[in-house]
Amino acid sequence: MTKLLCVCAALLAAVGGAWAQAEATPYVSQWMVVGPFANEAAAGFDAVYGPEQDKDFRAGTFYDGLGGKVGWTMAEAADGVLNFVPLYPEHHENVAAYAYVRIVAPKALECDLSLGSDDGCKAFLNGELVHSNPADRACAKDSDKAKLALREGDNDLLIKVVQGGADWALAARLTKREAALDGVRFTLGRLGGQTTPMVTKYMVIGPFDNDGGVGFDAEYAPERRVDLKRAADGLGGKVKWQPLTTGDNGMVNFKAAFPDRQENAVAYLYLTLNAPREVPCRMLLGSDDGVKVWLNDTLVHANNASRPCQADEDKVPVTLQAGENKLLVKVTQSAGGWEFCLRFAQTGESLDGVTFGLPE
Ligand SMILES: [Ca+2]
Ligand SMILES: [Ca+2]
Repeated sequence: MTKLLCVCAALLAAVGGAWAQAEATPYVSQWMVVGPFANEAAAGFDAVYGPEQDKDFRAGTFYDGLGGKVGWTMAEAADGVLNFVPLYPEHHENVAAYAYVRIVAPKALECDLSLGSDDGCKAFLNGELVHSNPADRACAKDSDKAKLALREGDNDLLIKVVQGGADWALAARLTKREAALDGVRFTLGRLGGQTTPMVTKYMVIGPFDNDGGVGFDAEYAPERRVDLKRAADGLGGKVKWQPLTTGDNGMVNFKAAFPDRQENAVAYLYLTLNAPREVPCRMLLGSDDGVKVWLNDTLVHANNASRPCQADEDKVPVTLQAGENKLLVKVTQSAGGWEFCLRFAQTGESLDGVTFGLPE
């Protein structure tokens, strides 16, 4: 009988997924962070800085920090550990910073916030202090546990991490109390959730040669200088820049653009972006196959991949300059599909007012 029950449970787990009974979430891998704030004589632990008074955590919010106004930026936690030191190279001793993540819960439930910090930390859930540990220590994952009562839907988790000297880090995840954590997920909320629509209008030129994969490194004419009026030497003769409009999904289909050359080829895309001010953000792209991207004549991304095109697969930090920005993309093709798609995601600063266009 016991054996039969086990088989049934295993079947349910395999079929339903909802029966998985997750014991813990992954470690938070993306945070919004803001700092530095002062922590001279360890006064930062009890000082109430702007983020602790914030009620809605919106992009474009700035606070009084050490040496002036400070704003939110996105930071990745490699292997689950958020390292503050490289974020604030000028101020990484006797300082404090805040990390934010939104917890989205499928229903109200209680769990534990399981965290490690270097040095001390305070945690706030939906504005309420839920944990306080003024430790002077190295960051060990899961060294502290604090009970969280999550409400259904959005929950704002804010963690202050104070720093004396040397390392400065945070690692956090949720672990189970009574209810399993299935369906609980992390987002960047209003601080990092904004993305532009997919780009749907480009100029395109091609095809160029990619026999034997030579095209990824070959410097064809558009890489030397973009001149939309000038023809270039392509495969089978002169090729010209032409407008290209995608469907609503933003997927560039090069095979439709170049019906005479479906394999072993290279094409370039060009567009302009206008930004109302300097905007740090992330470029999200998918490509089939390899891709190189130049922003304002500087190579910002190169991935000699052989893959199908998946939206947002490559995530590249870039900074748009105020005014016009020029974006040149090279996409290589060996065989099979030949596609590309592109959009941009916020990393703190709002993307309001960022527009795509084509040069006059
Ligand atoms: Ca430290
Ligand atoms: Ca391909």
